[in-house]
Amino acid sequence: MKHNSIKPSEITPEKVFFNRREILKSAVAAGLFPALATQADGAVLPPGGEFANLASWADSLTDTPNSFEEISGYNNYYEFGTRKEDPARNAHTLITDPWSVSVTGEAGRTGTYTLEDILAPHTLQERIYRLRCVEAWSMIVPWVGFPLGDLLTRFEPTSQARYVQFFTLADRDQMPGLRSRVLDWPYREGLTIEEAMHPLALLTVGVYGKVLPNQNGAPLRLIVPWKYGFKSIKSIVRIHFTSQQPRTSWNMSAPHEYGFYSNVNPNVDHPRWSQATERRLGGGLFAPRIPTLMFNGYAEEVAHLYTGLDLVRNY
Ligand SMILES: Nc1nc2c(c(=O)[nH]1)N[C@H]1C(S)=C(S)[C@@H](COP(=O)(O)O)O[C@H]1N2
Ligand SMILES: [Mo]
Repeated sequence: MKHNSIKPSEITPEKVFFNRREILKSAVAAGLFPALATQADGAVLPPGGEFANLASWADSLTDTPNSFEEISGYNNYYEFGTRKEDPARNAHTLITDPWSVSVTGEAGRTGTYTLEDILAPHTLQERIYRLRCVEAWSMIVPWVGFPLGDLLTRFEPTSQARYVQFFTLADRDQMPGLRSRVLDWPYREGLTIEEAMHPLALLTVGVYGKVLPNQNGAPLRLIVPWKYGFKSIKSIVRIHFTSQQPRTSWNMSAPHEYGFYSNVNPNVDHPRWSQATERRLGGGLFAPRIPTLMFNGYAEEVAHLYTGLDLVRNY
């Protein structure tokens, strides 16, 4: 079939954009989406891209954050390629508006919600967190977001909801990396319900006071600062409450290397490299390695979640 010289990748984005926007608009108008928010006095994604009046968070790190260029130029987002510079180059094809999130499983208020509805009642904060990638580099990032637990509670999880699973969008028209089988798409992640309800777990919509760049997981991504970076799933389209420990992408791909918990732990090495130290991004290749901290420095806040759990077996 060679009679069409226009590559699908050149024509689909506008079409998909049009269709998704129209479908979502008419579905909202027809009342097909359950309304979740009672009042819309809180968070919105600002059309100009800059958040106004962000609350600062008392427990933010005092370390100097990495630059915006470092944070948005050196990424892992395999849906847009496996090299660190691929997402910044390729993620412009991701359509983040309109956006909706489906909620399924063990909850009283399942359904599909618009991003606006998801955000409306929440107050956004700037929180400066340390992010530690399993590949042993780290950076300091001023995220903009709100506690994940505040959202999950609104869905009224049942007593069977012992875990929460998250899924990233998987659309071949928008995500060139899906042509590779490097992972089994969609990208998915999971937490225990106690982890998900922990006030440090942040649903994130921005960085440096601006709306998230696509390569950082726009429009809505998770940040779990005491776990390796791959738990912080990007561009979330589905939240699933379940009684069973959910499957997670890196565990499915290499179970001996990546467990369900994936807590940052300098005492438990990756089978192919040490996790005892890390290199801070931006310091140059010859920057001294610095010690990795238990739970990425958040032990005081989160260690109690793992009392009695063997952290060597439950890596
Ligand atoms: N959907 C999706 N989410 C993802 C990834 C990915 O490839 N796909 N990579 C993970 C990894 S390995 C890391 S270290 C962080 C990187 O986040 P950043 O690019 O915002 O620094 O995103 C995580 N979330
Ligand atoms: Mo990572």
